[in-house]
Amino acid sequence: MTVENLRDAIVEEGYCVIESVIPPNEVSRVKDSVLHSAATHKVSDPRSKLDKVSGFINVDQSFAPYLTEPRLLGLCKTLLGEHVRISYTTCMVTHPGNERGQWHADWPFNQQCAGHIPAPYGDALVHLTTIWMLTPFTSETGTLIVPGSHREPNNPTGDNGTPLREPHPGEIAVTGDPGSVLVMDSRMWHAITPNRSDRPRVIMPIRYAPWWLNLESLRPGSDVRDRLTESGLSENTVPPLPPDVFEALPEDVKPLFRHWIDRVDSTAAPSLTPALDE
Ligand SMILES: O=C(O)CCC(=O)C(=O)O
Repeated sequence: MTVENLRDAIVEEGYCVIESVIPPNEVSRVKDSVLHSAATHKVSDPRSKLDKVSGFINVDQSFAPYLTEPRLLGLCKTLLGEHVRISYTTCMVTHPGNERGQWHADWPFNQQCAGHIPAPYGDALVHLTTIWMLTPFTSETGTLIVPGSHREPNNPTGDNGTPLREPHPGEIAVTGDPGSVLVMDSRMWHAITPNRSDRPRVIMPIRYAPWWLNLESLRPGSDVRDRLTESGLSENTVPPLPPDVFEALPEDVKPLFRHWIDRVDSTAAPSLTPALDE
């Protein structure tokens, strides 16, 4: 599939799958590293059998070289522009018995997030969600999506009348081999699939944003985050990236993350561009 084919699939159906972003002979090494890091750094949700690590690049860099895989980055740049950047890196491990999640669109369309574009939102692609498959995605384990729902002006988190946890007549489970990446418009209605297998299901949701999308609501301590969470809604958190982790990233990956560098002392931060007048 060419980047143009992939772009057309995203625009028309809201999603596509790119195979072997992590080559087959490298995927088990990445999965082992991810499982180890997840076990060390996980936050477990007591209401479910889900282990989650936000800011996963901070603790595991085994997947970093693949973030710029030409088909994937080419697609992101075609849709979001040259100065695309990564908004989130997350690891999620769901254990056997984990139940179906609620239908939602991702940030910034998830109406339960403090930082959200209020529904009805316009028909524009502004954020991409990628789900990295580290265990097989079958009809039983693939992410549940409703193809075409990305063109809707609302989603089930916005009380649009769609039951949050019931099967949807238009739903499909996305399938693919480990190492493949599901790319979708973040407006896509999707849900965590129940884990009916006898093994952990391992994924990395990684999201790509254009330079102009304000990510400050995700940054701990930002004024935007403070302002928005005063509403009483909570917000996802992306922890700052330690400078030494940033420095060790592959050169072509660094531009995707430089906005997340932890600048503890902002007066000491290197000036990346000449100052503007205002
Ligand atoms: O478990 C999945 O496949 C979907 C994960 C998900 O819904 C999300 O990361 O927003």
